[in-house]
Amino acid sequence: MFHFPYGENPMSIDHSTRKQLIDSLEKFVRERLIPLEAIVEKEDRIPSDVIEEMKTMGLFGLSIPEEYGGLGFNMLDDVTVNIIFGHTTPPFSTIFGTNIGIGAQGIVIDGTEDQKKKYLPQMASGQIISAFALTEPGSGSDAASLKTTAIKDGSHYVLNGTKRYITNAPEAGIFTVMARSDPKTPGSAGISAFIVERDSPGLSIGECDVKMGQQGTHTADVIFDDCRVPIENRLGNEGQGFKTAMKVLDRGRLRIAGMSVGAAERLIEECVVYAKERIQFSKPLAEFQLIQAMLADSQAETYAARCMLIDAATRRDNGQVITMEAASTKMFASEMVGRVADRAVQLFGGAGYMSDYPIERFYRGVRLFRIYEGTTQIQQIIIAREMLKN
Ligand code: COS
Repeated sequence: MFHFPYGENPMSIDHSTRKQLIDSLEKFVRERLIPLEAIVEKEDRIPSDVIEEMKTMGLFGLSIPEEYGGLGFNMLDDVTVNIIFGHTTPPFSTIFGTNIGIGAQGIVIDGTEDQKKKYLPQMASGQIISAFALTEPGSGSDAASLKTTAIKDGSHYVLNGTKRYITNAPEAGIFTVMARSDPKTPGSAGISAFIVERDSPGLSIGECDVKMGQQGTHTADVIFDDCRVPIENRLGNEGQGFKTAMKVLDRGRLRIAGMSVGAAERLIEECVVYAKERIQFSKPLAEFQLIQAMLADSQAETYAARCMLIDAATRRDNGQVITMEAASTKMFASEMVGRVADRAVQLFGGAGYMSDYPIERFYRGVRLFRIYEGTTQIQQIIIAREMLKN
């Protein structure tokens, strides 16, 4: 079902441990998660026993360094897991994805030793779920125009403002929050990042948003009303918070690309099975060249995205700054899976529009990949800026 994409990776955990873990995750997705997809969609929640199993398997700490209780996966391992989990409905990977991705990476990248020791082990075990709070009602793509303030008052910062569409907010025990610590300085330079605990006085969570797809994942507003955060919870220096957020997103964007590749592979598998079974004009769909053309386009584009992903992840593991590669891969892979999902609906015909098959659920679910962690148009801007910079 899955294809292990590359040979031994010398920078990763040792090869046999990794292979064993990858094998067990593939089995877990295939045998445990895929059969639950329709229930998750209907009930808009992941069964709690599945979440507990994920904790036991170490999924909440995959990319958190080993000294803080995680498995220390590098980027290549991380995106491999994303491809595997991309084969099933996105909420399964999102529930642990913020802990190993945008929710935790600010602390991993720019946290102090004390912050790492205090928070990362709790995230790695799944004891707390983390979230990343950048977007606001008035600032989405233009993240540097955010208005939430963080004003120093003695030993604390006082936060005021609203964050919007925050993934895992209802479940989260901890938030990485970007806020304006210097309201006189507009743009990115006035922004700092903070670690904010869920039970901080003055923090509340809004109603869950009603979404087009990805039922089972919850997003909501996070509201700060004179919310006091200790100074020691500032991540990095004052005025550096925007850069922390951008570094986190460089990494996060590869994870979205991984989910896109996995979803495309699953859709292709579904299409191949259906095309062989479904008889029209007295022969299987698979024998029609116009159907074969759709399958071939989907396969070639998925392969291209997979190769980009492996290259970008390897570059990051080698210490390169991958801003352009991450944006390129996220843009290409998320657009690619949109086309693959559209062809899948077309190939399935009327059945592709019905909820009896997983196709329409994937079609809705993957639509978000082109939007969150930076729209396609933002990725284009990032790529062009990097090209023209020098
Ligand atoms: N890594 C490190 N630093 C980065 C960086 C990165 N990937 N990207 C930008 N920076 C730095 C810049 O170098 C600049 O530093 P200096 O002021 O020292 O020169 C600073 O951050 C500001 O960058 P820039 O001038 O490019 O900021 P802009 O306001 O023009 O915005 C974009 C840049 C559009 C790329 C940014 O706002 C963005 O990514 N928007 C999308 C936000 C997003 O993904 N939202 C989804 C929320 S999470 S689901």
